Amino acid sequence: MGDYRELWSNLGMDLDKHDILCEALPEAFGSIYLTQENRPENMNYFNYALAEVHGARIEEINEAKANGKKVVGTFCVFVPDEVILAAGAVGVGLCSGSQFWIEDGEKVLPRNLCPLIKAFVGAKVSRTCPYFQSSDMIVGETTCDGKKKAYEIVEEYMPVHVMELPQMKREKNYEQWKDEIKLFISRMEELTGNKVTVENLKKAIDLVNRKRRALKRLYDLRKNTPSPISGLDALLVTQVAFLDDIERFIENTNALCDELEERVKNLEPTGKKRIMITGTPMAVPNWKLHSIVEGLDAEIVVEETCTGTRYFEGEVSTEGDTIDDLLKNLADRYMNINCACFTPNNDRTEDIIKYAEEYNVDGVIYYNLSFCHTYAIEYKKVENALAEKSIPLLNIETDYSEEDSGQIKTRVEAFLEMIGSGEKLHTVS
Ligand code: BJ8
Repeated sequence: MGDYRELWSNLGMDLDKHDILCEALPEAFGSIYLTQENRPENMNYFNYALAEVHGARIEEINEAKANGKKVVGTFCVFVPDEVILAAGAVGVGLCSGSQFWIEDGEKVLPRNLCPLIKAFVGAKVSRTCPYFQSSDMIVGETTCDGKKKAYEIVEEYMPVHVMELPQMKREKNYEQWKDEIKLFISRMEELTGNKVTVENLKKAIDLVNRKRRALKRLYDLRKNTPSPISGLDALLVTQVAFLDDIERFIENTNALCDELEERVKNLEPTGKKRIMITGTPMAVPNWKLHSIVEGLDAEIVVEETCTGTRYFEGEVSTEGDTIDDLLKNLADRYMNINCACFTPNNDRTEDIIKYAEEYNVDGVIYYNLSFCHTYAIEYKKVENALAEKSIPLLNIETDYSEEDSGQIKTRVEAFLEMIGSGEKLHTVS
């Protein structure tokens, strides 16, 4: 990474503290990613994107700002990127996947809270995230209680717009979400001074759909046995998707898929167990579970998470001639995301079963960030449904620290052995 100290200083960052983060990241990335064998050539772009995540991309975003663009940070896949783009702004999905920010988060939040929330608040409070520092506004949502209340704290530091997400999926809730998107459009127009029109909204819908399609193409390739790409690499691609320039991301993901299509012609069986991860998101640089699982005799072939299928499944229709038509299309697509903050949320269980078949998985690991109650409670339903289908399941609840890595490794090892032995025990909690 080049020298960006002047840029970071202009963003009001705590440079000394940020140096500590910058030192740790390349080391972790090197030992987890660069030690993998036989990686696709086209992963070089994503290596670069990660290496420059606090550098070149921040420079690019700030150049856009200098040219009058606004930058908007988001934390949840319910916030429609299409609206941000149609208003001529730059959208960034904020990281919040590092243990580094937990200590500062705990200065203003209770300790017994999900690490993702503590990390994003800590990143803001400590002024060590250049995306946060570059953002003109943060868009929150009323998904879980922790996030909902944490936005009140972030609001003490910068402008925040919170979207009220309904918690059920009745017809009136679709209407409510449509109204929320409408309010979000007004707020974006106010922020940017640009009008959201049918034309620019359709263009934005089309662009985000193309990004979804590129990710879907990558995931479809992972259905091959063995997968032509590691779970770690696929996770990195998705993590980069939240921060990168969209056109460039699509181009590089499609180039990677072209290469993987060639690879699948000559795949040799590896005998590795095929694993699905389901549960809470893994924001960059959270590679903990993937590195443990793929350090053993297994490959992760699909993530039913918001840094996985929930991010790209389902496109937004461009049918219609009015903003109201497009609002309905947006509401329809986004309300179909099966997050555990909804009740009931049976469609998520159905998705997991469907993916288990489509990706031909040998077992599922339920990944729960500590203190995430909605996903923790939903475990039981998933457990029952998978037991009915005789699909092995392992429950892992963890945070961002490395303290339990050894214990998780032992449990995953035992799980893989159990799958291998064909034992009748289907769930391990
Ligand atoms: S759509 S999963 S990104 S809310 S912050 S709910 S882990 S306690 S991130 Fe999420 Fe949107 Fe749902 Fe996806 Fe639990 Fe933590 Fe809350 Fe979390």
